Amino acid sequence: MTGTVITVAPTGAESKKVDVPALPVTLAELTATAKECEALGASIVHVHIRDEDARPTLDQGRLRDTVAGLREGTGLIVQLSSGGSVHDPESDRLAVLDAGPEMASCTMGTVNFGDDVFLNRWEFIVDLHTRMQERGIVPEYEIFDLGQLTSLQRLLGKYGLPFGGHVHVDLVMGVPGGMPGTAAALVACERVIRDLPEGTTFSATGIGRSSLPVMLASLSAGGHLRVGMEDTLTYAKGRPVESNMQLVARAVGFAQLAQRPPLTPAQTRELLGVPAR
Ligand code: KMH
Ligand code: ZN
Repeated sequence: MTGTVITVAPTGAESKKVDVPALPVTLAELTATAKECEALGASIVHVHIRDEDARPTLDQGRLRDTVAGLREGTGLIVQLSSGGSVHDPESDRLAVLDAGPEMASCTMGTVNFGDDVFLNRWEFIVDLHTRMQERGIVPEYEIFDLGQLTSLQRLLGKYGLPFGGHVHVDLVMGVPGGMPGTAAALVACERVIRDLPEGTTFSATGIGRSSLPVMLASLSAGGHLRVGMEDTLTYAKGRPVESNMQLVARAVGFAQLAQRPPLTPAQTRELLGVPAR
């Protein structure tokens, strides 16, 4: 592995715009952020959208406009979140796939999520996986805990490889209720990932203060990186994150130090089996 896929997750569904004014919530803010992050070295954008009051939404019209706007304004691979917020019903989360993204997330199990529960039933996961196969959408399997990798093994064994034939997982570490954001936990995951189909790739993100340890561990274990204000709001002790660009720039710096420079969107497409534009 010679390069690094850098995914930016700029918005998420958890933070409020009033608390975090730098959070991109309108399509114009999201597109401007995505453009700047692409110029810095990001190749995928993981997208959650907001309504006119900056609340999380899975509105179909807005999702379609967002996919179109990001495609027009950037060369990034557009990955819609099918996770939404912990309050979104399964039907709305499945309908995210109707908005025509190139990639979408697919979380591999239920996890406590702070004081809430992020529900991902087996039948729902199977629905997401098989619909993505049918529609030519490349999944990113989101893993919040070790056993979810075993569920992924079961899913692939029963229902086959995803569209494009390549398996890519994203370790979301340090969620209160999920696995810890530590090098030891990342290495444990990496050992299980070795039992997935040959060539399986992984990226990792650490929530909050686990951001740096997870980033460094992932680079040294041959993994890729996800960064952004969905996951991290503090840059260093007492220093709030100023922008998504600040987080992407830091990730690019670490990737270059590790002699694994950022992959372009075209290179990332080739690696992950996402068709060329
Ligand atoms: N907002 C979280 C409850 C995803 O994007 O697929 C779920 C999440 C995962 O962010
Ligand atoms: Zn997300």
